[in-house]
Amino acid sequence: MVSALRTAAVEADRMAGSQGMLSAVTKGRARKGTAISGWSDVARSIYTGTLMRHPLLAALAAAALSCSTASERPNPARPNVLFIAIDDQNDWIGALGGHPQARTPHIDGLARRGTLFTNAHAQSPLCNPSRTSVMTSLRPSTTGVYGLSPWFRDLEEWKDVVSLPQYLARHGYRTYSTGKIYHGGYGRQEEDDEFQVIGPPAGVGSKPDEKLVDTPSPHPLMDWGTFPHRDEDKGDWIVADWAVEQLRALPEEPFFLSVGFFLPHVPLYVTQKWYDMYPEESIVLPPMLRDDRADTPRFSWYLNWTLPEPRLRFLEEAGEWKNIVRSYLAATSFVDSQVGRVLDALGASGRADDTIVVLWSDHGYHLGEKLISGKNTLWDRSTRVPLVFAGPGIASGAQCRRPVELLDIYPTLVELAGLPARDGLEGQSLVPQLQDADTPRDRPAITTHNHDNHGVRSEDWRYIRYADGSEELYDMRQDPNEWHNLAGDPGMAGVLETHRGWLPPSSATPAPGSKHRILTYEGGVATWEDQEIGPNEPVPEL
Ligand SMILES: [Ca+2]
Ligand SMILES: [Ca+2]
Repeated sequence: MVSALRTAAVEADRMAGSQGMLSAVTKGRARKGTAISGWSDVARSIYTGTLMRHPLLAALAAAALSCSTASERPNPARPNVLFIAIDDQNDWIGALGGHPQARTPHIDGLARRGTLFTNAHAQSPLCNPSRTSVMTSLRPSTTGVYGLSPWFRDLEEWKDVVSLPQYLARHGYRTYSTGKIYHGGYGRQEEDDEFQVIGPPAGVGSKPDEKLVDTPSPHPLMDWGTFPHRDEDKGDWIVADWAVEQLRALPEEPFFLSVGFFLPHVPLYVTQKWYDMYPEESIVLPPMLRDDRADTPRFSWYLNWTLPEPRLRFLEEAGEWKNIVRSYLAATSFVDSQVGRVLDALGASGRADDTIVVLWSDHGYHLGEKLISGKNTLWDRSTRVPLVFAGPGIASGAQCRRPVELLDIYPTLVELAGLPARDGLEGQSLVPQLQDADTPRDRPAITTHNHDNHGVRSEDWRYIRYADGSEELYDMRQDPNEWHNLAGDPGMAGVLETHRGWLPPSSATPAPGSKHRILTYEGGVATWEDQEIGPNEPVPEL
């Protein structure tokens, strides 16, 4: 009977359109790039309207859902996966200690329930290349995807690569996606065939009538602060809403539910409630060394030569430094609350015991450190990210300090799901560390930004080599802020040699169609966004 009820519930869910009408609605919207405000109302009316037209199904579904507790459900052959991505979230997470004031009780709770990686790094400090790497377990230096374009499916060499959700789908998983998993609208079209069920896209939601901050770049996203609006009208709320709805009507087969939150990506708009959690007078600014860039190579500036993200000088002169820090912290706490809503729904679904939760961010973010704001650097501030696994087979309350990479997520989930190992993945399974956090690893974490610029993060050191051969080296035990570049110290020759040995053996040139934040270096000439950088050209100030 339970099985029949469950079938009825699943059927009701399907008739309600979680595969058909619902995804068609959202895909249509995503294609047109229209605003998504009010999306959840549309979804809800489709859902409830369908159920009301089928009272028997509605009753059966309700009965099935009300008795579907963990103890009554047979253990599925494979664990489910709840895959939570956060955008531009650095290590300002309570459990990671990146900022002393960060309040993230839900992510901290997840970390207590599972294993927190305290030395996890993105493979690129930029959305599209980082996410491409996570979902394919291939390095940017392998694919040549370095900028916000291209979409890797448009590349002859990579168009048929089997992504993580595709691999899970081939093994019987039902795959869902909402919000920002791939960059922009990538992977959200029906013909992309990345996910089976697609929910609302990432979005800012409510916006003020005018920008709140007059930044040097008029870019509309480059903004932060509070204005009168409701949490319920924010894009991330709508994304969480949809995820919660899916968790209330789960399929019979194991699921892969990917939920991508947009904040704390700019614009850092928050409602008063979250803004008030961090009073301006109490804000602790990030640690700063005024002449920090005196010992970083000139080439380090080329990685973010001119961008909409303002330099520290603007933030200070405009009196906006504390405000952007405050807004970032507030946006982080808001996103944490949305993570909490989804985790609560997982708990209420009765499936938490057979669901692996993995939470990650695509890269970090500077808020004044090294005299800049934004990403696109090879220091910890840009590369270090939260990474948490929790669920069956994973040690709880554990912290792993080994250097690990986001592209390890794919082979880790394959192993945890008990699926055949895949050839051709560049990541390494983290299952040994998820069982015993002290298990050593035999390699560091590598981050690449544009062609031939690499950061290597071992347990104790940060090494960077730029395309022109210039280098940086930091002792992360003594100098966690990466202030004192030791690359020129003769005593460091051995450490340098070891770290040079970890650089990728070959480095793909930018893939066809590469654009947006592309830097090249050929014949001694650096070119940023198709403009040559003069060897003596002053570093752009703002
Ligand atoms: Ca990002
Ligand atoms: Ca320095």
